[in-house]
Order: sequence, then C-alpha cells, then structure tokens
Amino acid sequence: MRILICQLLPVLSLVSSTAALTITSTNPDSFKAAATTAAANAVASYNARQSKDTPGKFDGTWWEGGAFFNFLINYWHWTGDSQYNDIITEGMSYQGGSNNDFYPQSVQGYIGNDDQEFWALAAMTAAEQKFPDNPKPGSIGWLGLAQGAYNDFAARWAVDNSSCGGGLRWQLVPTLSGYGAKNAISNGAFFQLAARLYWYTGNETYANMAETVWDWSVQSKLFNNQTWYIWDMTLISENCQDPSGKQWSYNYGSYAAGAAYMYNKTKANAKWKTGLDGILGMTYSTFFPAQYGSNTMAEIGCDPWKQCDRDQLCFKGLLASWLSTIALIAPYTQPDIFEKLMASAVGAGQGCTDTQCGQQWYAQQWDGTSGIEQDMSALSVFANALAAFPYNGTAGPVSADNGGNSTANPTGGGSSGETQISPLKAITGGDRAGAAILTLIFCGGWIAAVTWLVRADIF
Ligand SMILES: *[C@@H]1O[C@H](CO)[C@@H](O)[C@H](O)[C@H]1NC(C)=O
Ligand SMILES: *[C@@H]1O[C@H](CO)[C@@H](O)[C@H](O)[C@H]1NC(C)=O
Ligand SMILES: *[C@@H]1O[C@H](CO)[C@@H](O)[C@H](O)[C@H]1NC(C)=O
Ligand SMILES: *[C@@H]1O[C@H](CO)[C@@H](O)[C@H](O)[C@H]1NC(C)=O
Ligand SMILES: *[C@@H]1O[C@H](CO)[C@@H](O)[C@H](O)[C@H]1NC(C)=O
Ligand SMILES: CC(=O)N[C@H]1CO[C@H](CO)[C@@H](O)[C@@H]1O
Repeated sequence: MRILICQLLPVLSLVSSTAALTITSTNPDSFKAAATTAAANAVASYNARQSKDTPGKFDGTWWEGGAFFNFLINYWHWTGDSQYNDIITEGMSYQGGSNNDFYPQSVQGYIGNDDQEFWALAAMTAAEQKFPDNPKPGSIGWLGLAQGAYNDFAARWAVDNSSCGGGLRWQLVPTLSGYGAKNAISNGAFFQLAARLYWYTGNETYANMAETVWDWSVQSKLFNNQTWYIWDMTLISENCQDPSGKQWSYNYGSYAAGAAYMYNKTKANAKWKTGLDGILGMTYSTFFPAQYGSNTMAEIGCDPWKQCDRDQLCFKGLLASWLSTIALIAPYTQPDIFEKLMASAVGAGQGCTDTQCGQQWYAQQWDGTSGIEQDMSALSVFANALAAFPYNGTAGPVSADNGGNSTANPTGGGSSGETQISPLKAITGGDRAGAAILTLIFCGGWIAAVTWLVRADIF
C-alpha cells in the first residue's frame, strides 16, 4: 500500500494544480483551508487502504492510526469541521479492543509499548478536547480507554523492574530485538500519559507514576537533566547506562509535554518548570535549525536527506500537536512556540501541492515526496498552529473539574496477562513481516545488526 500511494500521487499531481497551500500568518482562514486540504488528502489515502475492513488499521503499520486520529481530533477541535468524526470514533473504539486498553488481540504478536501509547495519547486528546465519547451503548469513554492502557503500562513496569531499576521496554514480544532495550519514546510517552491522566483526573497515583518515570529516565541516562540532551535508546544488557541513537523530535516532545502538564497541575512547581524549559530549549535549537531560520521545524535526523521512514515522517506532526498544547497550559511559552508553529505551518504549506505534501518544511517548494504520513504531519501543524490566534487562546484542554466529561473506566486493562507474552504467540499474526521490517529500520540498524540472523530465522 505504501508503494501504491507513492506511485499514485505523483500521477495525480500531473493533472492538478501544483500551487502551494498558501498560508498568511495573519489570516486564520488560510490555516483552516490548508488543514482542510491536508485532512482530505490523508483521509482519502486512509479510505483507499487495503485493510479498510478493519477500522483504524493502516496497511503495514498499526501505531500510525493513533497519530492519525489524534491529528483529526485536533483538526475538528480547531476548525469545527466534523466531517471525519465518525471515522475517528469508529477507529478508536474498535482498536480499544475487548480489554478496553488499546491492546487488541490482533496486534499482540508484534506491537511495542510505544505503539500502544500513541493510541492512549490520542484518547487523552479526545477527552481533553471534548471529542464526544462514543454514544453507542456499552462503549467505553476515551478517558476510560486511556486508563486501561495506563494500567497495562503500570503493570508491565511493576513486573519488569529487575532490569535497569525500572523503565518500560521498547518491545513487548521477547523475540523482537527491541525487547532488550528501554528507549526514550516508550518511557517519554508513558510519562506523558501519566501526567495527562493526573492533569485530567487529579488522581495522585498518576502523578506519582509520572514522577517515577521521569526520575528513572534521568537515572537510566536516557536523558541528562543538566544538558537536557535526550538519547533514543539504552540496552538492558548494559544496565541502561549506554545511551545511544539519533536525535528525534518526538522524544523531546513526549517529555516536554508531560512536564508541561505537571507544571500546570502543580501550579508551576520548579522541578517541572526547569524540565520544561530545559527540554524546550533543546527542542528549539535542535529541531528548528538556525540554517532554516530558527523557526521552521525539521526532523534533522532524516529530513535533509529525505531519508525519513514512515514512522519518522509522523514525528513533526506529533511535536506540532504537543507544542500547541504546551503553549496553552504553560502560557509563558507562547511567544516562542507560536512563532515557531506559525513559521512551520507557512513552510509546510509551501511544501505542498493541492494533492500532496512533502516532508521538508524548509524547502520552500514541494520536495518530490508524498504519502499519508507527510499529509498527516502537515495537517497537524496547520490545525495546531490555529492555537496561536488570540481568540483561540481559551480553547485549551479541559479536565474533569473544568468542563471535561469523558467517562472513566479506572479498572480496564492491566490484568490480561500482557506482561507474560510467550515467544510462541509472537510468531502468529498477519503483519509480522511488515512489523519486523519497520522495527529494524526504526531501530537504526545497530541492534538489528547483531540480531538479524536470529530474527531472520524466526520470521
Ligand atoms: C520492584 O517491584 C517490587 C515488587 O512489586 C517492589 O517491591 C520493588 O520496590 C520494585 N523495585 C523498584 C526498583 O522499583
Ligand atoms: C486513582 O487511580 C488508581 C489507579 O487506577 C486507583 O487504584 C485509585 O483507586 C484511584 N484513586 C481514586 C481516589 O480514585
Ligand atoms: C537531576 O537529577 C538528579 C538525580 O535524580 C537530581 O538529584 C537533581 O535534583 C536533578 N536536577 C534537576 C535540575 O532537576
Ligand atoms: C494552566 O493552564 C491554564 C489554561 O488551561 C492557564 O490559564 C493557567 O495559567 C496555567 N497555569 C500555569 C501555572 O501556567
Ligand atoms: C458531555 O457534555 C456534552 C455537552 O457539552 C454532552 O453532549 C455529552 O453527552 C456529555 N457526555 C457525557 C459522557 O456525559
Ligand atoms: C476552537 C476554536 O476556538 N477555534 C477557532 C479558532 O480560530 C478560528 C479562526 O477564527 C475559528 O474559526 C475557530 O472556530
């Protein structure tokens, strides 16, 4: 399907205008119009997928559905266009699974903690932006689904604390190479989920978990709380003291947003303010490079060479969504964040034609790449930059004591044996080959290199 999209879109572009999506930073309607176009293009790809009989499931990847719905919820929130709400509700409820924790049977052979976390974070976005709970009788509220997933992660953390003194593994399936790693996104996204559940519900259990994950991340050397450099990966075999890997924007964004929720809920506690400022500073200097004007977002680990894989193409969209929220719950960050979101949206618009968006937001023209992931990230920055308009400043996230009414389900997930997946179970499931290949790419090859033979045997 990925190949199909790549072949299809350039052909379409021949018969349609190649004009950019022009955004004027003083005109919110230009942001809305660009978001509407990018959303339509992304949804058209979604509707054309081969796995369309399974709501929410992308071809060849599962986690991206979580990011997709997160961005479509943002789109609805900021533009008021509800035309995609039914597919959002259908996909998110379906992938909630029978255990109400975004760990459906169909994906248990191949997904990692991070994959499941992106769905849980999308559910938190739904609750915080008042995206209506699924009205179908028996449906679990978005808050409840996020709580179910949280319970899984908390259970995994508890049974697995003999290595590295805590931390979530990257992968869940012992036969996948990432099972031997504890990485930044799995822990950063769990930190953020715990912080958001605390922010929404006020339940201190979530605050304690958020603090535990943050403190562990510092101890493990995943990030340094003096320089605020965030590494991608540590290995259990090295007691998580061997940080390595490239700089990725979503690692920074996941921890920064969690710190912002903690900052807001604790009424500006210094630990969270220091952490938020530190990580944001690194985020700006790393992912808004001076050579592109210091305000236009770039995934510096792959954009310059147009070498981003499908996962990496989504990271800018995630960062845009998180920055937008950070600006609303830590208002002192608004001058910096709004300037960067605006410039990034203008740049992303220049990188699109009417039918597709590229990946280099700084190129000032379409860069020749296309795919649902490029459309998704562009959609996110167009929609989430709308937060910068003054009359939108009051449209920040809501919590249970401030207008949020998503239904809780504090006992979902957590107890279904996810923590004890057997290796045998891991080799069933339709997407195993695709997942393995993506996993290898995502890992940057260095773990993969040593385990390739083992994996090749298995798959
Ligand atoms: C590990 O888990 C055990 C049992 O749940 C608990 O008693 C212990 O304090 C935990 N250790 C760490 C380092 O979290
Ligand atoms: C807080 O959340 C935890 C974890 O789900 C739960 O066990 C506990 O009962 C909750 N406390 C309150 C006061 O709701
Ligand atoms: C950094 O982490 C260490 C160890 O957890 C802690 O003692 C120190 O207070 C932290 N510093 C900052 C600036 O948060
Ligand atoms: C927390 O967020 C609200 C908006 O949701 C904002 O009005 C308030 O100032 C924030 N608190 C702090 C300490 O920044
Ligand atoms: C939440 O409030 C909205 C109105 O703001 C209402 O339409 C919806 O039914 C409520 N949802 C629940 C789960 O009570
Ligand atoms: C949620 C919200 O308030 N959205 C508004 C943001 O600004 C645009 C442009 O004026 C409005 O159309 C949206 O309704």
